[in-house]
Amino acid sequence: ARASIGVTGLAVMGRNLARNLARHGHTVALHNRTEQRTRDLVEQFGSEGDFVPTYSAEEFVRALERPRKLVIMVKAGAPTDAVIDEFAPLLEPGDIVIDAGNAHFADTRRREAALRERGLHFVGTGVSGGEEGALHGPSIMPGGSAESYESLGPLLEDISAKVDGAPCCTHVGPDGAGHFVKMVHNGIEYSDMQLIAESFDLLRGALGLEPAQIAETFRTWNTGRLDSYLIEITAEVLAHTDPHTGKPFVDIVADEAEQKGTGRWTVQNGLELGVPITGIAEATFARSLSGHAGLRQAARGLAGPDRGSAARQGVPESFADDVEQALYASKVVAYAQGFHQIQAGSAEFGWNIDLASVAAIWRGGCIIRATFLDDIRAAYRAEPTLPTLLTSGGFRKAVEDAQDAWRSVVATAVRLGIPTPGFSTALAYYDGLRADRLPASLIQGQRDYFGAHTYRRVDREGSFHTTWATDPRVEHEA
Ligand code: NBP
Repeated sequence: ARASIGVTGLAVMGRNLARNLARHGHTVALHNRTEQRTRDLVEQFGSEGDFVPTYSAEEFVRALERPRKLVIMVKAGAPTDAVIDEFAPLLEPGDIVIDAGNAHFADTRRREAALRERGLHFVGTGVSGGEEGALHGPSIMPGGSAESYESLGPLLEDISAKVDGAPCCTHVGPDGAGHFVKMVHNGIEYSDMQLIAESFDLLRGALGLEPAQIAETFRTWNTGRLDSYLIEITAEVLAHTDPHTGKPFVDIVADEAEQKGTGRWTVQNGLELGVPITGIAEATFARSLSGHAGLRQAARGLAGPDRGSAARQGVPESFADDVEQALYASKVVAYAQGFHQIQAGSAEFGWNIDLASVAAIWRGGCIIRATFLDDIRAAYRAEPTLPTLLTSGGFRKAVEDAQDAWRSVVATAVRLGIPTPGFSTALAYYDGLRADRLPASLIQGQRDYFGAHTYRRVDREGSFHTTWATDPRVEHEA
């Protein structure tokens, strides 16, 4: 045995993680169901470091130093269970099985509990950054036992992205905490992408700008507080011209957004935990709406407001700047909601997740990396139990300053009939949170009326029911 770690599952992600480990001087055992992938890796990249190719589960396990560290990077779901079932019987107590695929955190909890019974550590870890990230330094979100992190952590930190010298990898929390945080990361990613797409749609629909001009706007924004990977690639995509037709690339791509399902998981979990992650939900549904081609075709002739030059004259001159402010404020809301979900998940499952550390490891390597995350980290470091990002000093002030522009942008969108579910729900969430009174009192009245569900009063302790049908003057304490 001479490999300090092994990777099984050598498709794009596994191959690049293995190369990343080897490039950092670690001896990496390789294994893949189809042998050819293993051979290809050694043939193409063998010179990058010290690889130990193996062609059976037994040989793979034998190649690993103890405690064995075995990274599984296969298709999430049944393939992961199949691989665990294949390897677990060959392992010994103290060995560490790492699932670096995109597992649902509930599966990770189940697998962790099962392997713990056999004395094995199971570490479900989120890995973000796509194939480039896997090779050059991803953001890594490991769960599992603190004990396993002692020996595994240094390896993962070694290959993770670095920001100001700090690794974008931390022990997130026990069992499924890592995959949970990765799930919310992806949900925020959906939200962020939707808000950026709405900004583009607004600049085009209200100002009549061309994609190449909007690319310039995004480039400018990327030098300020919105500086982020997603804004950067947005500018590149918008500036791209289709080589076949000479048209803007965004105009020749079918406008039906696809999804692999992590946004849906995030929303489902938000519903289960009762956390209003409305931005992520709207972003997920916006993709669904775009994908209903037949439905959209049938509805295409429905009436909308005038969007002609007269209507556009009402668009304020500051509109592009207003959109920047609306985007910023909505983004703060998206992250506030995502961090609320992590807080709630952490409380529900007893994970004790440190939110400042989560913000810190998202600063580099991952798809939502942004300078903005530095401010989030600082906010949670200063106040670990902050109820919401929106009330932390810097964000409170920035959103207050942006709110007039934010409202104006949403109003313009409504007036011109440009759909902005992301901006609109973010603003509604902000107004909902800060309201003195919500009409939820009326809903309580309705519930008590039709279902005797009772209500609480603002002026007295207890639960009450009004006898609506017989005599509304009578109120009983329930
Ligand atoms: P895929 O998700 O396409 O999976 C392909 C790998 O799974 C191959 O090595 C394949 O082996 C193996 N595999 C399958 Br499929 N069924 C198996 C089984 N029953 N037993 C053993 N091996 C099996 O690979 P990927 O795109 O590299 O992604 C790997 C993981 O990383 C996924 O969970 C993915 O969600 C996650 N992820 C991907 C990205 C990304 O940007 N692609 C980013 C972050 C996370 P074979 O060669 O024998 O067919």
